[in-house]
Amino acid sequence: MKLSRRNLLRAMGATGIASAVAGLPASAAITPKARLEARPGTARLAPAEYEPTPIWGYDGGVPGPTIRVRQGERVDREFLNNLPQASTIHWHGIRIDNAMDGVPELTQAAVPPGGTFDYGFTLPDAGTYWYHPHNRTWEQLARGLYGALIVEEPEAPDVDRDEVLLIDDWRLTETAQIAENFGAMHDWSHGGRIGNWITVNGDGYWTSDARQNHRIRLRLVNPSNARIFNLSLKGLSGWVVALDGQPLSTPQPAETLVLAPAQRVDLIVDVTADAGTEASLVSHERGGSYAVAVFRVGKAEAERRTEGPGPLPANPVPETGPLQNARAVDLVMDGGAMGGMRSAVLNGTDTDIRTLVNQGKAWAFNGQAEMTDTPLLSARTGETVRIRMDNRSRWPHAMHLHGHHFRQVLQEERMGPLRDTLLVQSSETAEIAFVADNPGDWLLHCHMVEHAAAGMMTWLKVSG
Ligand SMILES: [Cu+2]
Repeated sequence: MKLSRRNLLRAMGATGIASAVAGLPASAAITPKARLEARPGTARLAPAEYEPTPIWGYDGGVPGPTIRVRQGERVDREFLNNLPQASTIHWHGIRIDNAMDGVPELTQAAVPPGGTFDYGFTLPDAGTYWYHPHNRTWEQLARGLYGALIVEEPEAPDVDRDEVLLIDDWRLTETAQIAENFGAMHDWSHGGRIGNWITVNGDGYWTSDARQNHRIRLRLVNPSNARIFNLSLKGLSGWVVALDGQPLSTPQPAETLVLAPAQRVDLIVDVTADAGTEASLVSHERGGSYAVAVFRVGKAEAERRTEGPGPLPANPVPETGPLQNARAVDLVMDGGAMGGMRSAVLNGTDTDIRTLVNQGKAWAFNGQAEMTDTPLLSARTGETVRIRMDNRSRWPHAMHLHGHHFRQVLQEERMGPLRDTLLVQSSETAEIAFVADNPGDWLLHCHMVEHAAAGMMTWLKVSG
């Protein structure tokens, strides 16, 4: 039997999804421990009739252990690299000490096979974060190296449950092995490595029991290389309370949810489906819609809450000063298939697109298809910075800034919600602003990780 989600769904339709799925306590918190080891392992990504899939995972599993701490506490982990490649850990969305940011060449040397690195940092912000490698990310992330980093508010919101759902997109062969074509230039010059198998917390059919009227916090994370999820709720009704870990000042009704690579959405939802039915998180794709996570709904044990959730407490992220005094820079994003880019700078020389592609590059920031020796922008600590990102390519890009959270500057200089990763659509210009309050060298890159590897990476310097 060929591994195809559509085939499986048809088979499931005949037997009933619920009967085919074993529940997994996948997002259970672990006791904090001193070591985090990246190593090969196996995972049951596909149904039981397939052999387990060889993966690379933190502590050998996918997802890696969920790290849960309280706001203001520290995380200390000795990273042990037992992969056949050098690696690092990037703590995505954490306003972290630069030396702990995990970017090879920029903030640390990549950790060789058998090597270790001590990561230790405090967590200034509550919210939903995650960790992943920042070396050969296009291969290491696709093999399963990621985990959730949850920073709890001093006082938890009133919910019955708190679930972390890491929604990943895998490219599997028909025997449920990870397809090894990581460097495929067609992926790199198009939408990135898009897969054919979706898992939640490493499970192709993530299912859990819930009760009617329960209020659940759902922490959605997209650790995919490149897939943008379009999600909606069925039998669940509620609010978006945070984006990329940062609380919204007013919870917004949860309707359609766009989750670009690396982004997070925190929801607080009530189970509205009838007892004996299913509630689900539904993914909408060109090929159709299907449930990626299913709650089997049991009998209510309490009335539904009448009040919506209040806002989560704000994190201590500084607000920008007047934008007209800000240090401003333009970032022109170009390249990729069907685009107009004819050449870009590689190895210091203007290089035609054909030669670029032969060297594994297909994109450019301000005409540069590689990291430059000088930063895109230098700021003094405490300065307000604005970056106008002009996407002239035919593809959307999920732009991630390290070490800071920013707001999008909207019409009439209204400010959007705090984020660390912003989806910039084709032909869109999106401006972001933030206070450069964290000294160090910080990446700004596309989180479609093939795009980053093929040219969409630059950096900022914040000096004391
Ligand atoms: Cu991109």
